[in-house]
Amino acid sequence: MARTIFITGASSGFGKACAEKFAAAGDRLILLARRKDRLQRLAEELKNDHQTESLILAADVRDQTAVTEQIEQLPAAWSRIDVLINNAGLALGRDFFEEANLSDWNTMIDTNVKGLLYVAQAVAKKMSAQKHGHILNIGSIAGKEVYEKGNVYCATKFAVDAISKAMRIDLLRHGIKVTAIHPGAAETEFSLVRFKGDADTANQVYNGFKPLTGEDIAAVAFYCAGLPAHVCINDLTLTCTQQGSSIHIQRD
Ligand code: NDP
Ligand code: 8X3
Repeated sequence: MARTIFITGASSGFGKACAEKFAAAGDRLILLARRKDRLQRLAEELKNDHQTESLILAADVRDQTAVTEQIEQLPAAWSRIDVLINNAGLALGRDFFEEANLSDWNTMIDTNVKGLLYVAQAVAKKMSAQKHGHILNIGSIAGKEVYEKGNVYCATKFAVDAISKAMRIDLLRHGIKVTAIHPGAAETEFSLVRFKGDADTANQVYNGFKPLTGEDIAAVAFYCAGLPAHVCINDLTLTCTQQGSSIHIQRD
């Protein structure tokens, strides 16, 4: 039977690739992001390619009321969520601590920590009631090792690591699985967003090595979500072969 997969940040990168991967396997999708036009185009493509049913939620995860209400008020046919891929997030800026922009810090904390929590709690309430579900939080290698000028982005991803551990413990009594996936450098729109539209600087991030792709992360998420009911991958870090830590990359 088709599972219902709720993906945040589905308009680009990892989230979009996850939508394509799960749709190809016959699952149905709840797609959340701010850019509604992109979600609509994706939903149409998946309908044409795989006959996928999708429900679109155009929302900003920072908006606590909107997120909570939209999830609480899901139509009955979409209310039983099997898997949440809690992925929406961003880095903004790459600056020394004392020079960084406070507004960038606020946006990252509000999105990567508070937004992730709002979605997770609203979905966890439903999963607790149904005594079934799997939450996959997308952290980062930046949540395992801090790097120069990574300061608050790293802190938000350390928070995702801690929140995932805490959720796993608190949700045990409801039989809900919690998996944290921590990717290394992956080429998506991530760097373009981080460097505020400066494509030259964004492209330099991936110079001289073959980074991960959205499809790589989708394959891992799909694997984690397909394991038997008694098996849960708690924590998983993946990098491309040319990356050995958040600062060690073997460039050609
Ligand atoms: P992209 O920029 O390609 O995608 C980010 C997605 O998040 C978009 O769909 C965007 O949608 C959504 N998003 C951002 N802010 C909000 C918001 N306030 N409300 C709702 N949706 C939002 O980047 P990635 O796919 O690479 O990133 C996905 C996740 O993976 C992030 O959490 C990132 O930190 C993490 N990550 C990325 C790595 C990389 O190297 N690329 C490595 C490790 C982790 P929209 O703008 O339409 O709202
Ligand atoms: C994204 C990976 O190394 O740019 O989370 O922080 S990194």
